Amino acid sequence: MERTLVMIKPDGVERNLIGKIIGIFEEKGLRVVALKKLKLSKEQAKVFYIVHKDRPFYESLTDYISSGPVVAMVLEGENSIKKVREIMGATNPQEAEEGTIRKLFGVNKEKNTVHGSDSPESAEKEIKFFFSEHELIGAEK
Ligand code: 3AN
Repeated sequence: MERTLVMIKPDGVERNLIGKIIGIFEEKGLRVVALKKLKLSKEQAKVFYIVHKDRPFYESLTDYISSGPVVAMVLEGENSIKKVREIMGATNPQEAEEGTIRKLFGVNKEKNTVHGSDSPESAEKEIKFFFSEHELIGAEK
């Protein structure tokens, strides 16, 4: 079993898509291990996206992510990191495959509705960013 961090971005929360998006992941066999809604400060957003600090979109991305509430969750399943990224679709919604979350709901490259960890190392870091150990309740507990 592998765990990954998913975040519903402000554009998804704002359009009342929380339930639909979680439903898509659950239908694909992923299990919610932890879940919370919160609003990140600009400083927190900068820490979360620190790997992109040298990219031209860093300022705009961190402004956007701190502009409204997000929903963070830990999902568990076999190969969950890869699976979640397939279910989300390409970064650019216009290039995302039919049926993916970003194709269905994404607005543009920045407002692309969901984030999912891209590697086991990122997943570990990002899960710790949002959750403490006692908030992670897997199927076995
Ligand atoms: P992904 O989220 O698909 O792994 P990354 O890691 O390349 O994509 O980018 C992280 C986030 O940065 C994206 N989810 C998106 O919101 C934003 N982003 C990526 N490329 C651009 C861009 N060209 N312009 C604006 N925002 C971008």
